[in-house]
Amino acid sequence: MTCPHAAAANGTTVAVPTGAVVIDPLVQDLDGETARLRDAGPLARIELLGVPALAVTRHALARQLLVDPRLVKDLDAWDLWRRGEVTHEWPLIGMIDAGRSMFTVDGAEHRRLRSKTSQALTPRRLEEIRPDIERFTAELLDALAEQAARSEDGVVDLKSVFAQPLPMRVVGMLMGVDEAEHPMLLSRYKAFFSMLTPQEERLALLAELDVFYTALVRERTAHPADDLTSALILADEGGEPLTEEEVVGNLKAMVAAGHETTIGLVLNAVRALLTHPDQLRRVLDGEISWENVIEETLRWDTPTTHLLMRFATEDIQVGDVTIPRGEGVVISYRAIGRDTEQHGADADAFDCGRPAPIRHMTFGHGPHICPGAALSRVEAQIALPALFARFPKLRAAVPDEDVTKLPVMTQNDMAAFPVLLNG
Ligand code: STR
Repeated sequence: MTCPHAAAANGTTVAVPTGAVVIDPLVQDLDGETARLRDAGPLARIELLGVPALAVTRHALARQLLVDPRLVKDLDAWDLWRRGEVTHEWPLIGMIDAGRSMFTVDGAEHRRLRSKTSQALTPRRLEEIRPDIERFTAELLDALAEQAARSEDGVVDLKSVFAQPLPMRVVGMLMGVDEAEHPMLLSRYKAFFSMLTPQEERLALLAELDVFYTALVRERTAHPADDLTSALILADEGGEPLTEEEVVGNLKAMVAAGHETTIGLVLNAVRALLTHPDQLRRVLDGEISWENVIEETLRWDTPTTHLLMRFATEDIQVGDVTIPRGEGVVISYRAIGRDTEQHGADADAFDCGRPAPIRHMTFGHGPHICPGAALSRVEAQIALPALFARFPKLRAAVPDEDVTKLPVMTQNDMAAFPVLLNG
């Protein structure tokens, strides 16, 4: 059957099988949707704005498929794309067609595209930038206090004043993106991810971002600086240098992934602790480690809800179902974090007192596993204890039901998180 939604959202009509879990672009019931996905089985049929795909909803299956070379990132392996049924009119195409980079390429070429970035983000290398992250955190804690003092009711938005600028400054420093550009980047990414943005506008802003990043890469080509963008431009000894397109692609992927996901990690951890005051007390008493808070937040309230997309280059047999050649496969990280087979019957409960290590898969698995995982952990390890040390009476300024999500399908994004700093 043809989904009526398809015509509206996509401009084309694609046949979506009946019974597919429809992913709500307005994110009105994320937990209900996650439960429906889980109930639909390890490989759930889903519909993304009129476009059918399969979603992996189990930890064990994701572990297997994320190392299967028959699933690739190459968009040309997607039947719906090759047949012209999915086009640039589809609002989610920018999540897949993001330029040549470590995010979109597999195999030996992927290793070539990724190696310098992963070397720059090892725990040892990250120790060098810890003092910078601590300084950004201290400055933003001051900004929180100032904003709260200026507002009549003492309410301040923890997202826009703290959780959002912190990772943007960190990734900006790493990649060499001037702080003056951060507001421009944040507002463009907000529009990019929002399903309320008309597609022509989204395509235009992506083109503008390309112009911006290309100019930055050309500037660093002429005048190398001490940042990862400059390092990506230079060839390794004897190695093939990355092309300008590849450097731009990696830079885009780093800035987008490096800020957007960590905002979610920090905010979701604060929210989980404030809604579980007994657990917060045990954390502040030193009974539960911040590390466990961070890992449990990553599992229970994943920054990435769905990761788009991989394509089957052959039929892939999975138990009693087949992923047909040419089909699109989404990794549904939120459902995977709530997998009872992996995390037990209480997988839907936030419990940072769970025995460590909490074996979640929120950073992915296999060759594309998040190269920024250690960086995001360092950021959260610095930001969370510092926030609660400075404002031990921190509390939410609105009832938890009133904390709203942005209309973003792939990311778990709060619109804002209003808090009171001093109880
Ligand atoms: C956004 C648009 C763009 O210019 C480049 C990329 C590539 C990396 C993507 C990013 C995207 C969207 C958010 C992603 C990120 C990699 C990790 C991050 C998918 C498409 C996650 O949410 C896990």
